[in-house]
Amino acid sequence: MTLLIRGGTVVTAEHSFHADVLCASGKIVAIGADLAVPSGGTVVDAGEALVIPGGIDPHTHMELPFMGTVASEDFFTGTAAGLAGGTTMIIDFVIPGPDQSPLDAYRIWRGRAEKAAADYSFHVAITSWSDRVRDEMGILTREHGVNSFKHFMAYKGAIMVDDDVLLNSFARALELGAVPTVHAENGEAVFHLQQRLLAEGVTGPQGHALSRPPVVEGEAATRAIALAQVIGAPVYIVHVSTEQAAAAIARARATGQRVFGEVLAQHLVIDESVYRHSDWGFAAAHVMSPPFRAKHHQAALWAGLASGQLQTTATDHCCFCAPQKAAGRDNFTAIPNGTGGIEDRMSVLWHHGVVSGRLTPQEFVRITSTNTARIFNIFPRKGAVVIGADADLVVWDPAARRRISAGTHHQNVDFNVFEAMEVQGVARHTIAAGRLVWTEGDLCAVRGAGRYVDRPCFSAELRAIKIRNSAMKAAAG
Ligand code: URQ
Ligand code: ZN
Ligand code: ZN
Repeated sequence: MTLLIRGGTVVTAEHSFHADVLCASGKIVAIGADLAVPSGGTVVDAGEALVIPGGIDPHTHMELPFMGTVASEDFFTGTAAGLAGGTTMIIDFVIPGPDQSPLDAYRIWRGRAEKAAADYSFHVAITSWSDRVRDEMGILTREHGVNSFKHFMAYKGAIMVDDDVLLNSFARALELGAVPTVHAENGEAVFHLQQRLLAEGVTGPQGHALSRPPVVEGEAATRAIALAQVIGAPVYIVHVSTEQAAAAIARARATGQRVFGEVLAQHLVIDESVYRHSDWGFAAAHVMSPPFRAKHHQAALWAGLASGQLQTTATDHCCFCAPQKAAGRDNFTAIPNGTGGIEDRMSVLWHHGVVSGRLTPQEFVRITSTNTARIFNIFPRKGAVVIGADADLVVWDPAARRRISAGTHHQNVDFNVFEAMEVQGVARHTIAAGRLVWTEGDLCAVRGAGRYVDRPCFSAELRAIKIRNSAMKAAAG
């Protein structure tokens, strides 16, 4: 299958240039001016549009069993919706249940993801510690292409881990050359505030936000960074939502510590007023952790992205429909936590980031694709427009506009947190593994076409660099 994208302007994390892009057998095979039209191949005329690397969403939870229910979006519908919005790969999460080993859980999640329409990979959560967990982290890195391990500092009584587990797991990740990632909220403080609010008769969705004030994230982010420093490991903080956590990351990075921060598209444009909405269902639909914040936190997140102190954007796509959210009708702690966004992340970031002047097109590519590929060691296979890379590309129309709505989105959920938002910047064509899967509003996602993406650990790379350096020293005499 050959496909030629003709006449576009290629935009990468570094620069922009006018060129055709030729794809064959799922890879980019030529980039240049006036490339010959392949006989029998498909031609996509880009016209005035841009050609960018397919978006990578490093934080999704398709069909996650959570809080007594299962997320409504599955691996097929969720990745298909992503393709419609310009996202061609996800990194989802394996989250072992109580007494379930990481390796057993990984195998179950691999089975679930076989229906995916786009490429996928997994962060594996460490929810307990034992010799078996330690050993299986090694197996997962050596035999299954896992190079990142997740830790929840929240969700007491469920998947929350304490400092002891964090220290052991961070040390093991460092030994393996893998990246520890954290959900940074102090779960003990959340639990304490939940009990106090319920005792005071606060049962509505606003209780969710009141039980997770910014300091709860700031403390946990600071602690995770400190523990990573104790171990000498890198650390990646997911869904940074507060100026406190953003500042903690910036302080650590200024000292040279290897800390990364991820921002959700939702937290950049939605604020805490949603929890004061008169309609219970509307407020409950916005219950996610960390919660939406006061507007001034959004400025800190945009500043972090523009300055490079925060590196990636994601959606934490974890969908629950109204009947599922209603489980918490009388008790906000029972409202399943999660919102969606995979289909709209790229347009929301282009509109509020590039059109608003906060970000350049190159920075947009950096935070929607390339930085994630680099941090999780799949660059330049992913996140790049270079010969040999996977042919995951988006013909991006920077001027087209659309109105976001649950009534028209492809996501399998009955609510859209960006409802009625008019955005500029739209995926006109999406090419995944060299196939045209989204074109001018027609979605041709194929169930099961997605591939599991191995992500090699860094230790091998670092070891290779050390060997090369010592060989060069020896040769220099
Ligand atoms: O905490 C997470 O990232 C998962 C459980 C999704 N839910 C959420 O509210 N973010
Ligand atoms: Zn989380
Ligand atoms: Zn999550």
